Amino acid sequence: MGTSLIMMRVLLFPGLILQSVLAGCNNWDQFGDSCYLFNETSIIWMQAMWSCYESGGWIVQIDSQDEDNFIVGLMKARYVDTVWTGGFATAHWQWMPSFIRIKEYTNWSQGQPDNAEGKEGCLSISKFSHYKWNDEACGNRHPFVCEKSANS
Ligand SMILES: [Ca+2]
Ligand SMILES: [Ca+2]
Repeated sequence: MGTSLIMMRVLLFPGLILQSVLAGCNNWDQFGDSCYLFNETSIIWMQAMWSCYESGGWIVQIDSQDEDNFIVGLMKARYVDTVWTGGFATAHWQWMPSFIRIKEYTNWSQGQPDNAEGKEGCLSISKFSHYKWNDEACGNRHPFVCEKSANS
């Protein structure tokens, strides 16, 4: 009876089943309502943002301490010292490409952002800033993390 019930569902709701297979993170890592892709290729910030877009997501936007800790966990698991996030400075700090202003949750390392030599406008997380946030030159090359919704 169990098998026939499943068969009936397959026949009646193929679209529903297909949707449930397609939703979720597949080969991305899931945390909360998001999926994350850790890309260990070291590239400049702008290329990282485009790469995430081409992967069907966006460069990671960190909204909470829990999400921050999750990203740091991914870094440590892969022995990666520094990653790019989606933080970008114009007149103020914002997450790209959403343009959401960075103010609700922040985790700057002590003394950061310092815009050293007037050249730093992209947000990295680094072992060298105690796994907290640092602004650094966008032309530096680092691995990066992409994010997308787990429900789309
Ligand atoms: Ca996020
Ligand atoms: Ca800095």
